[in-house]
Amino acid sequence: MTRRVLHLGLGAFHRAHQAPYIQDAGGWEITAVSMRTPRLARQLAAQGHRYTLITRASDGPKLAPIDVITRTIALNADRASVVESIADPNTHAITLTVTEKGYGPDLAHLLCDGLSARQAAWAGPMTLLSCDNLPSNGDALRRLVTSAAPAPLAAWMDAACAFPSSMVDRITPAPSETTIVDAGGDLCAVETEPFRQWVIEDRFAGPVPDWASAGAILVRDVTPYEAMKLRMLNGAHSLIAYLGALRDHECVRDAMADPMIAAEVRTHMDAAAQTLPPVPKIDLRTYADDLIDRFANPAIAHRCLQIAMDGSQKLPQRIFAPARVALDRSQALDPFALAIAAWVIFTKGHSLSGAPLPLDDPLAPLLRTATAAKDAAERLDNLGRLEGLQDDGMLLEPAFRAAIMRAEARLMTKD
Ligand code: CS2
Repeated sequence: MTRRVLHLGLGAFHRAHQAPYIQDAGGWEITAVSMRTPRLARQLAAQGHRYTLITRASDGPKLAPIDVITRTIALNADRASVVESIADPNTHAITLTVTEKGYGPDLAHLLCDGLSARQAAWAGPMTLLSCDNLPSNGDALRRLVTSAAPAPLAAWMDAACAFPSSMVDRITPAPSETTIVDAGGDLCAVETEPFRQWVIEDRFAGPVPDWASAGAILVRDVTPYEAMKLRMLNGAHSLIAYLGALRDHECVRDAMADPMIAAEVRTHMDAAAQTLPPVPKIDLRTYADDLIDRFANPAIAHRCLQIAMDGSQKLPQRIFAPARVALDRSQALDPFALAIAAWVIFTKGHSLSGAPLPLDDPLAPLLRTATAAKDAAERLDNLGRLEGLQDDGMLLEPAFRAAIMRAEARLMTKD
């Protein structure tokens, strides 16, 4: 019997990252679950579970077939099959890309039901590997699942399950018409950049794919790598997304061609780097240079609005956390304040030239009300009182507030 990974979250990122890694590792198959709409699960099944991965670089696109996903399930239509699949003795690992806002009660109950069935079936240990852009994502998942489990199940999880943290990286724009056309009409095709990275904590329960043979890095502690990626890559991404949207740029590459934004991004990355613990074997200057090149990749059309969504869920770990470190160490605060200022203006719904901007965020109505206030200080007070925005008290810090207000004023007057 083939060994299986069950993957939760059949989005473009999974198809461009974990699926190719597992295919390259060999010897395993994936059952992939679409968590929201059944469309993708059905479409992939209808085309025999094969899809095209397009890698875009300046020397032109490269197409590769991916056929490691051999079964799909739509959660909404068939939850029972997901539970059964978790209890299947041939399933040894669950990987997840459910986005920041996915770590809630629905996920906890799904995993508890599945793991409870697995325990009852004596189906063996299980590795649950989070691949979302959250700090200590494995611990976050473990806390979520064990706290929703009755005591005997929680005790079994402690003994039989591993929740390693992992840092994942590959810039993957939402597929577009061009993606489908370039893939010869493949409706499940995805496009991505050549770079890929996966740093995984070496702490598994039972067999897992030989990820290292596919180029993943196994480490004892993933925390420094996670902080580096969240603060330098994702933090800069959010800054680019909000500044870019405000200045009417469609894609990250367009924003990077705007000298004002390019300069702010470099300054931000240097400030973010200064908040990090030492990252083993990584030169942060080279890492920053490489990020700038990746963001500027002319072949990748990564829309600012894609990255701008769910700001309330992303900014805590990307911007507020490093800002707290910077404040405590009296290091540069302005680059973090600029990102928050750009986000605050963004939530009001118009670019600097007056073009409408959508606010796609689970807290959207609350954010809109909070930032509708006329007075800059009142806007920050309102945001600071929002339940669900984990700003770590930074919105109450006088130095940070002053820096945000200065940045807001500067953005509003700049052409
Ligand atoms: C982006 C990430 O959409 C976003 O918020 O910052 O998806 C980013 O592209 C990936 O983390 C890159 O690995």
